[in-house]
Amino acid sequence: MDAVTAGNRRRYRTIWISDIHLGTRGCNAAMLIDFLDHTDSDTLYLVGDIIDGWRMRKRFYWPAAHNDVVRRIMKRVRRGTRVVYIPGNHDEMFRQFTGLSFGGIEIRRRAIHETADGRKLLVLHGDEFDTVMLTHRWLAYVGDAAYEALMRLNIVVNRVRQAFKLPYWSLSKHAKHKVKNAVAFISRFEEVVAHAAGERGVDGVVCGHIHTAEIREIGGIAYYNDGDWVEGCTALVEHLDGRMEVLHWAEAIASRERAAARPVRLAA
Ligand SMILES: [Mn+2]
Repeated sequence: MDAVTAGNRRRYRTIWISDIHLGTRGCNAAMLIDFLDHTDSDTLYLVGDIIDGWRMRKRFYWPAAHNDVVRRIMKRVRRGTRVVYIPGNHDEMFRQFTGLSFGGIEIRRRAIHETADGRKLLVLHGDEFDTVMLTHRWLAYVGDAAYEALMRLNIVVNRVRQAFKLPYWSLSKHAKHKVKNAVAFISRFEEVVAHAAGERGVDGVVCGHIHTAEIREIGGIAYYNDGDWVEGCTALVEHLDGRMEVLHWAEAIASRERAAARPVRLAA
């Protein structure tokens, strides 16, 4: 983690975050607020499923912390960060505003990002490949009650862990990697997306949607997934020289707290 730090903030050229699912209990708003308070970038891409309109239609849930997330993003716009919002399937109601901009936030269906080292990356949410995917099992699972129950259990587990001063741990992420079908689904999704990007003549692709952060090369195409703020709490960043990295924010918080707990040595 050698990003240039200005004040308390790590400075990046670009940050990509997605699958925040504001308006649901699963959203890890506190962790995201911490992330937004400790980072900065020239450009911020919101890669879809920022607000969960599906779930909100069923049951309205909007705690103060979710407002704080929105407020921090608006504050970034005022400070001069270029913010591009690419709605996903859970916030598809914003897709009708494609091409418009609200409060300085540009709404796009997809975008082409040029990295500092001159590579062209296609940026999209990723649900556009759902129809191509032959195995819908994992997505069906994402939408159903079992997943919601798992998310709730995740919250309880982490409250207990917090009480014992243990770092955040994603139960659902752990469960997902144990399920063989989910693993097969994820790698097939990654291949389908990379292939589609290759056909468009770009060097790589950045997406979200499947809640699995990754940096991988597939058939000569760079595949990047920024993960989510429900399970993994991850962001994708581009360093000032074009190098890409996935930040695991729970780990970043843990190492910061370890550093703060270390006794300060005074020069003799
Ligand atoms: Mn999605």
